[in-house]
Amino acid sequence: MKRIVTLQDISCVGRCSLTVALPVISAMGVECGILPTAVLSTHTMFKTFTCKDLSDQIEPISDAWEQEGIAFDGIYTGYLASGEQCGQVCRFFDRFAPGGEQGSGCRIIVDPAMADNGKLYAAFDEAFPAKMAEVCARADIILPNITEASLMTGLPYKTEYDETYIRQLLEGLLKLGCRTAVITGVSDGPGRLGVVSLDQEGTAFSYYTRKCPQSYHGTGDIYSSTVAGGLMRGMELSDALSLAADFVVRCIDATSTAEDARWYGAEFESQIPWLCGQLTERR
Ligand code: PXL
Repeated sequence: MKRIVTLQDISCVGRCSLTVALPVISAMGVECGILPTAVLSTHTMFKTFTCKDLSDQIEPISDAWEQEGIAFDGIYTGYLASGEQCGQVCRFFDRFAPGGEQGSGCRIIVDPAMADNGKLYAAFDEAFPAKMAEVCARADIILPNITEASLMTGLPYKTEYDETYIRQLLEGLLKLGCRTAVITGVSDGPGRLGVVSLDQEGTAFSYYTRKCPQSYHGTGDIYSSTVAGGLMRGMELSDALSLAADFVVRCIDATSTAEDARWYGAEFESQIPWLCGQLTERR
């Protein structure tokens, strides 16, 4: 069984980050280690929340793992607590995945979870995207949304755009140094939403589904976790990207029809059996 380690916060309530990554990746039949970067009462879209930064734990945990000879087939990072922590995560890559997939064979997957709808999340200042761009520079695959892509490339954020704009974002992201750039939440026409990707060799891919009228917090985390799980299982990137898109649509549909729907996160739990079924069907 492949083993991945995911570095992101644990928001105790709110269906995002580790409370999504761990169940989704485990359900996909991949061993999932965690390195919590912070503990929050909820994610930062709630009015009131607590946050305990765990930056001081990254190095001792890494030391202990190294002493125990623990190694990973993949590293997947999400929400990070501070610019300083971005530097620590880069050092973690140096220790456990030098050179990424092509060097050590350990694939680095980075979701630069820091912004959406044109705005940085509450906890970050304007200097943060440049720090996150350094994390992305080391990655094999990055998965920003349009807001995050624009913040890291310096291109303007647009809600109305054409293919050229998306291509410029992809090329700007590749210039950071990652091997493959994926942009999520891209529309190619009314009522359609999907993902596009481009790698350093010029291979492009896109996949669209219908656009759900509702949007829920944490769907980016469901998306990236599913891609990470799929890649660890040996799926082609294109298959992992499409499976994750279909899964997120199902989670959103399930949330919007639930009688006790919550505003703060998407109902992925009820869709896990479907996801597991797809793993044998799409092999
Ligand atoms: O879903 C991304 C995310 C993860 N973790 C925390 C967040 C957010 C988005 O707001 O606040 C703590």
